[in-house]
Amino acid sequence: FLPNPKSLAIVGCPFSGGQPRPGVDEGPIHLVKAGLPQQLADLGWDVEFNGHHQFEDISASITSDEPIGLLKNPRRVSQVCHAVAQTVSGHAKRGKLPLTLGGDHSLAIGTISGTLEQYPDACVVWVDAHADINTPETTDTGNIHGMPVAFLLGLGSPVPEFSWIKPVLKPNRIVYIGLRDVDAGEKRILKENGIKAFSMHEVDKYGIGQVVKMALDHVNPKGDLPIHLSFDVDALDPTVAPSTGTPVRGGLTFREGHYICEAIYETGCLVALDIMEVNPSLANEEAVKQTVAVGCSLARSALGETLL
Ligand code: NNH
Ligand code: MN
Ligand code: MN
Ligand code: MN
Repeated sequence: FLPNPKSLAIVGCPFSGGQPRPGVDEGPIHLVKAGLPQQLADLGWDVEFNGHHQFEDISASITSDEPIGLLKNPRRVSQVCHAVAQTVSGHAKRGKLPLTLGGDHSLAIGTISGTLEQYPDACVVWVDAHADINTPETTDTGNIHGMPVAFLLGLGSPVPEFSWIKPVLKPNRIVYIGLRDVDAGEKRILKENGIKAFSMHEVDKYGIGQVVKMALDHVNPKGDLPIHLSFDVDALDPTVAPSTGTPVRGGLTFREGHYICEAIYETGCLVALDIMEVNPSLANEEAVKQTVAVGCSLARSALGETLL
Protein backbone atom coordinates (compact mmCIF):
# COMPACT_ATOMS: atom_id res chain seq x y z
CA PHE A 1 0.00 0.00 0.00
CA LEU A 2 2.94 2.35 0.42
CA PRO A 3 2.62 4.94 -2.32
CA ASN A 4 5.15 4.58 -5.11
CA PRO A 5 6.85 6.94 -5.74
CA LYS A 6 6.88 7.57 -2.01
CA SER A 7 4.68 10.57 -1.51
CA LEU A 8 3.19 12.02 1.67
CA ALA A 9 1.26 15.04 2.84
CA ILE A 10 1.79 16.62 6.25
CA VAL A 11 -1.44 17.60 7.98
CA GLY A 12 -0.40 19.97 10.77
CA CYS A 13 -3.23 20.25 13.28
CA PRO A 14 -2.72 23.03 15.82
CA PHE A 15 -5.65 22.02 18.01
CA SER A 16 -6.01 21.53 21.76
CA GLY A 17 -9.80 21.49 22.31
CA GLY A 18 -9.95 17.79 23.21
CA GLN A 19 -8.16 18.39 26.51
CA PRO A 20 -7.62 21.25 28.97
CA ARG A 21 -3.89 22.05 28.75
CA PRO A 22 -2.92 24.90 26.45
CA GLY A 23 0.15 24.41 24.28
CA VAL A 24 -0.50 21.10 22.55
CA ASP A 25 -1.71 23.15 19.58
CA GLU A 26 1.93 24.26 19.24
CA GLY A 27 3.10 20.67 18.80
CA PRO A 28 2.84 20.55 15.01
CA ILE A 29 4.48 23.95 14.67
CA HIS A 30 7.50 22.79 16.65
CA LEU A 31 7.74 19.47 14.80
CA VAL A 32 7.83 21.27 11.47
CA LYS A 33 10.25 23.94 12.72
CA ALA A 34 12.55 21.15 13.92
CA GLY A 35 12.89 20.16 10.26
CA LEU A 36 10.58 17.16 9.93
CA PRO A 37 9.52 17.92 6.33
CA GLN A 38 13.14 18.05 5.14
CA GLN A 39 14.07 14.97 7.18
CA LEU A 40 11.36 13.01 5.38
CA ALA A 41 12.43 14.41 2.02
CA ASP A 42 15.94 13.17 2.85
CA LEU A 43 14.43 9.68 3.27
CA GLY A 44 13.27 9.87 -0.34
CA TRP A 45 9.70 11.04 0.22
CA ASP A 46 8.00 13.62 -1.91
CA VAL A 47 6.71 15.83 0.90
CA GLU A 48 3.70 18.10 0.50
CA PHE A 49 3.29 20.68 3.26
CA ASN A 50 1.30 23.82 2.58
CA GLY A 51 1.18 25.24 6.09
CA HIS A 52 -0.79 24.04 9.06
CA HIS A 53 -4.51 23.36 9.01
CA GLN A 54 -6.43 26.53 9.78
CA PHE A 55 -9.22 26.04 12.30
CA GLU A 56 -9.91 29.74 12.90
CA ASP A 57 -13.04 29.80 10.72
CA ILE A 58 -14.50 26.91 12.68
CA SER A 59 -13.74 28.54 16.02
CA ALA A 60 -15.12 31.87 14.82
CA SER A 61 -18.35 30.30 13.60
CA ILE A 62 -19.04 28.71 16.99
CA THR A 63 -20.35 31.42 19.26
CA SER A 64 -20.90 29.25 22.29
CA ASP A 65 -19.67 25.73 22.91
CA GLU A 66 -21.33 24.74 26.16
CA PRO A 67 -20.61 21.20 27.38
CA ILE A 68 -22.96 18.49 26.16
CA GLY A 69 -23.34 16.24 29.18
CA LEU A 70 -19.75 16.09 30.38
CA LEU A 71 -18.20 16.60 26.93
CA LYS A 72 -16.07 19.74 26.74
CA ASN A 73 -15.82 21.84 23.54
CA PRO A 74 -18.00 19.32 21.71
CA ARG A 75 -18.91 21.43 18.68
CA ARG A 76 -15.37 22.62 18.10
CA VAL A 77 -13.88 19.15 18.45
CA SER A 78 -16.50 17.68 16.15
CA GLN A 79 -16.14 20.28 13.39
CA VAL A 80 -12.34 20.33 13.55
CA CYS A 81 -12.27 16.53 13.29
CA HIS A 82 -14.72 16.62 10.40
CA ALA A 83 -12.43 19.04 8.54
CA VAL A 84 -9.40 16.86 9.30
CA ALA A 85 -11.26 13.76 8.07
CA GLN A 86 -11.89 15.46 4.74
CA THR A 87 -8.28 16.60 4.44
CA VAL A 88 -6.90 13.15 5.31
CA SER A 89 -9.23 11.26 2.97
CA GLY A 90 -8.47 13.79 0.23
CA HIS A 91 -4.73 13.14 0.49
CA ALA A 92 -5.30 9.38 0.64
CA LYS A 93 -7.49 9.54 -2.47
CA ARG A 94 -4.68 11.28 -4.33
CA GLY A 95 -2.32 8.47 -3.40
CA LYS A 96 -0.48 10.31 -0.65
CA LEU A 97 0.22 9.02 2.80
CA PRO A 98 -1.24 11.53 5.29
CA LEU A 99 1.06 12.29 8.22
CA THR A 100 -1.00 14.12 10.84
CA LEU A 101 0.83 16.11 13.50
CA GLY A 102 -1.17 16.88 16.64
CA GLY A 103 -2.52 18.50 18.50
CA ASP A 104 -4.45 16.42 20.95
CA HIS A 105 -5.60 12.88 20.28
CA SER A 106 -9.27 13.78 19.75
CA LEU A 107 -8.01 14.58 16.23
CA ALA A 108 -7.82 10.83 15.58
CA ILE A 109 -11.60 10.86 15.20
CA GLY A 110 -10.81 12.82 12.05
CA THR A 111 -7.68 11.06 10.87
CA ILE A 112 -9.05 7.53 11.23
CA SER A 113 -12.41 8.51 9.72
CA GLY A 114 -10.45 9.92 6.78
CA THR A 115 -8.41 6.74 6.40
CA LEU A 116 -11.46 4.46 6.61
CA GLU A 117 -13.21 6.53 3.96
CA GLN A 118 -10.51 5.63 1.45
CA TYR A 119 -9.57 2.21 2.92
CA PRO A 120 -12.71 0.72 4.53
CA ASP A 121 -10.84 -2.42 5.61
CA ALA A 122 -7.94 -0.58 7.25
CA CYS A 123 -6.81 -1.63 10.69
CA VAL A 124 -5.55 0.64 13.47
CA VAL A 125 -2.51 0.27 15.70
CA TRP A 126 -3.03 2.63 18.67
CA VAL A 127 0.13 3.29 20.67
CA ASP A 128 -0.68 5.11 23.90
CA ALA A 129 -0.49 5.01 27.69
CA HIS A 130 -4.28 5.38 27.54
CA ALA A 131 -7.04 3.51 25.74
CA ASP A 132 -8.95 6.66 24.71
CA ILE A 133 -12.11 4.57 24.60
CA ASN A 134 -14.31 6.35 27.13
CA THR A 135 -17.86 6.99 26.00
CA PRO A 136 -19.76 10.17 26.89
CA GLU A 137 -21.25 8.00 29.67
CA THR A 138 -18.04 6.56 31.13
CA THR A 139 -15.74 9.59 30.92
CA ASP A 140 -14.56 11.05 34.23
CA THR A 141 -12.94 14.13 32.68
CA GLY A 142 -15.19 15.09 29.77
CA ASN A 143 -12.00 15.51 27.70
CA ILE A 144 -12.74 14.21 24.23
CA HIS A 145 -9.11 13.15 23.66
CA GLY A 146 -10.00 10.30 26.04
CA MET A 147 -12.86 9.16 23.76
CA PRO A 148 -11.90 9.01 20.06
CA VAL A 149 -11.87 5.22 19.83
CA ALA A 150 -15.37 4.97 21.31
CA PHE A 151 -16.68 7.41 18.70
CA LEU A 152 -15.00 5.50 15.87
CA LEU A 153 -16.49 2.21 17.09
CA GLY A 154 -19.93 3.74 17.63
CA LEU A 155 -19.98 2.93 21.35
CA GLY A 156 -22.06 4.89 23.85
CA SER A 157 -25.24 6.79 23.18
CA PRO A 158 -25.11 8.91 20.03
CA VAL A 159 -24.29 12.62 20.33
CA PRO A 160 -26.09 14.50 17.52
CA GLU A 161 -23.21 16.99 17.15
CA PHE A 162 -20.98 14.05 16.13
CA SER A 163 -23.47 12.44 13.76
CA TRP A 164 -21.12 12.92 10.75
CA ILE A 165 -18.88 10.14 12.12
CA LYS A 166 -19.47 6.81 10.39
CA PRO A 167 -18.78 4.26 13.12
CA VAL A 168 -17.20 1.82 10.70
CA LEU A 169 -14.22 0.70 12.77
CA LYS A 170 -14.68 -2.87 13.99
CA PRO A 171 -13.42 -3.98 17.42
CA ASN A 172 -11.18 -6.65 15.84
CA ARG A 173 -9.53 -4.08 13.57
CA ILE A 174 -7.87 -2.08 16.37
CA VAL A 175 -5.04 -3.12 18.65
CA TYR A 176 -3.31 -1.25 21.45
CA ILE A 177 0.31 -1.18 22.54
CA GLY A 178 1.71 0.58 25.61
CA LEU A 179 -1.35 0.90 27.86
CA ARG A 180 -0.83 1.54 31.57
CA ASP A 181 -3.46 4.09 32.62
CA VAL A 182 -6.86 2.70 31.70
CA ASP A 183 -10.04 3.84 33.47
CA ALA A 184 -12.34 1.25 35.07
CA GLY A 185 -15.09 1.92 32.53
CA GLU A 186 -12.59 1.55 29.71
CA LYS A 187 -11.41 -1.83 31.00
CA ARG A 188 -15.02 -3.00 30.91
CA ILE A 189 -15.47 -1.69 27.35
CA LEU A 190 -12.28 -3.40 26.17
CA LYS A 191 -13.44 -6.73 27.68
CA GLU A 192 -17.03 -6.48 26.47
CA ASN A 193 -15.92 -5.79 22.92
CA GLY A 194 -13.06 -8.28 22.91
CA ILE A 195 -10.56 -5.60 21.95
CA LYS A 196 -6.95 -6.77 21.95
CA ALA A 197 -4.54 -4.70 24.01
CA PHE A 198 -0.89 -5.14 24.88
CA SER A 199 -0.19 -3.20 28.04
CA MET A 200 3.26 -2.48 29.43
CA HIS A 201 2.85 -5.76 31.35
CA GLU A 202 2.90 -7.68 28.06
CA VAL A 203 5.76 -5.55 26.74
CA ASP A 204 7.78 -6.54 29.83
CA LYS A 205 6.70 -10.18 29.62
CA TYR A 206 7.19 -10.92 25.93
CA GLY A 207 9.46 -8.12 24.72
CA ILE A 208 8.52 -5.54 22.15
CA GLY A 209 9.42 -7.72 19.14
CA GLN A 210 6.96 -10.43 20.12
CA VAL A 211 4.30 -7.91 21.15
CA VAL A 212 4.36 -6.14 17.79
CA LYS A 213 4.20 -9.49 16.01
CA MET A 214 1.22 -10.61 18.10
CA ALA A 215 -0.48 -7.25 17.64
CA LEU A 216 -0.11 -7.35 13.86
CA ASP A 217 -1.11 -11.03 13.67
CA HIS A 218 -4.30 -10.10 15.50
CA VAL A 219 -5.28 -7.01 13.57
CA ASN A 220 -3.83 -7.90 10.18
CA PRO A 221 -3.65 -11.72 10.17
CA LYS A 222 -2.92 -12.14 6.46
CA GLY A 223 -0.81 -9.00 6.26
CA ASP A 224 -2.99 -7.69 3.45
CA LEU A 225 -4.85 -4.87 5.20
CA PRO A 226 -3.87 -1.18 5.18
CA ILE A 227 -2.54 0.02 8.55
CA HIS A 228 -3.22 3.35 10.25
CA LEU A 229 -0.69 3.99 13.04
CA SER A 230 -1.88 6.45 15.68
CA PHE A 231 1.01 7.23 18.02
CA ASP A 232 0.39 9.22 21.21
CA VAL A 233 3.83 10.27 22.46
CA ASP A 234 2.68 9.69 26.04
CA ALA A 235 3.07 5.98 25.25
CA LEU A 236 6.78 6.64 25.69
CA ASP A 237 8.20 6.86 29.17
CA PRO A 238 8.18 10.42 30.55
CA THR A 239 11.99 10.29 30.68
CA VAL A 240 11.89 9.87 26.88
CA ALA A 241 8.98 12.20 26.01
CA PRO A 242 8.46 14.56 28.93
CA SER A 243 6.58 17.37 27.16
CA THR A 244 3.11 15.91 26.97
CA GLY A 245 -0.13 16.63 28.79
CA THR A 246 -0.63 13.39 30.71
CA PRO A 247 2.71 11.67 31.29
CA VAL A 248 2.50 8.25 33.00
CA ARG A 249 5.58 6.54 34.37
CA GLY A 250 6.56 3.06 33.28
CA GLY A 251 6.28 3.67 29.55
CA LEU A 252 7.97 2.49 26.37
CA THR A 253 11.68 3.06 26.06
CA PHE A 254 13.07 5.12 23.18
CA ARG A 255 13.92 1.94 21.28
CA GLU A 256 10.62 0.17 22.01
CA GLY A 257 8.71 3.13 20.58
CA HIS A 258 10.90 3.28 17.52
CA TYR A 259 10.81 -0.49 17.06
CA ILE A 260 7.02 -0.35 16.74
CA CYS A 261 7.34 2.27 14.01
CA GLU A 262 10.10 0.41 12.16
CA ALA A 263 8.21 -2.89 12.27
CA ILE A 264 5.05 -1.29 10.89
CA TYR A 265 7.01 0.34 8.08
CA GLU A 266 8.47 -3.08 7.27
CA THR A 267 4.98 -4.51 6.71
CA GLY A 268 4.62 -2.24 3.68
CA CYS A 269 1.00 -1.73 4.75
CA LEU A 270 1.21 1.69 6.38
CA VAL A 271 -1.27 4.12 4.82
CA ALA A 272 -1.54 6.84 7.48
CA LEU A 273 0.37 8.03 10.51
CA ASP A 274 -0.50 10.27 13.47
CA ILE A 275 2.09 11.76 15.85
CA MET A 276 0.02 13.22 18.69
CA GLU A 277 0.13 15.07 22.00
CA VAL A 278 3.54 16.77 21.80
CA ASN A 279 3.04 19.81 24.05
CA PRO A 280 5.97 22.22 23.83
CA SER A 281 4.66 24.44 26.62
CA LEU A 282 5.09 21.74 29.25
CA ALA A 283 8.52 21.15 30.82
CA ASN A 284 11.79 23.02 30.35
CA GLU A 285 13.45 23.96 27.11
CA GLU A 286 15.73 20.91 27.05
CA ALA A 287 12.81 18.57 27.68
CA VAL A 288 10.77 20.23 24.94
CA LYS A 289 13.64 19.87 22.47
CA GLN A 290 13.99 16.21 23.40
CA THR A 291 10.27 15.51 22.98
CA VAL A 292 10.04 17.32 19.64
CA ALA A 293 13.11 15.42 18.44
CA VAL A 294 11.53 12.13 19.48
CA GLY A 295 8.33 13.01 17.64
CA CYS A 296 10.38 13.61 14.50
CA SER A 297 12.37 10.41 14.85
CA LEU A 298 9.25 8.29 15.44
CA ALA A 299 7.84 9.67 12.20
CA ARG A 300 11.10 8.96 10.37
CA SER A 301 11.17 5.38 11.70
CA ALA A 302 7.59 4.76 10.59
CA LEU A 303 8.48 6.16 7.17
CA GLY A 304 11.47 4.03 6.46
CA GLU A 305 14.52 5.31 8.30
CA THR A 306 16.75 2.33 9.04
CA LEU A 307 19.62 1.97 11.46
CA LEU A 308 21.92 0.41 8.89
N1 NNH B 1 -8.54 8.32 30.37
C1 NNH B 1 -8.43 9.73 30.65
C2 NNH B 1 -9.61 10.51 30.09
O1 NNH B 1 -10.49 9.94 29.52
C3 NNH B 1 -7.12 10.28 30.16
C4 NNH B 1 -6.91 10.35 28.67
N2 NNH B 1 -5.72 11.09 28.39
C5 NNH B 1 -4.87 10.91 27.37
N3 NNH B 1 -5.14 9.94 26.47
N4 NNH B 1 -3.88 11.56 27.24
O2 NNH B 1 -4.21 9.56 25.55
O3 NNH B 1 -9.67 11.71 30.24
MN1 MN C 1 6.37 27.78 20.89
MN1 MN D 1 -4.13 9.34 23.36
MN1 MN E 1 -2.29 9.08 26.10
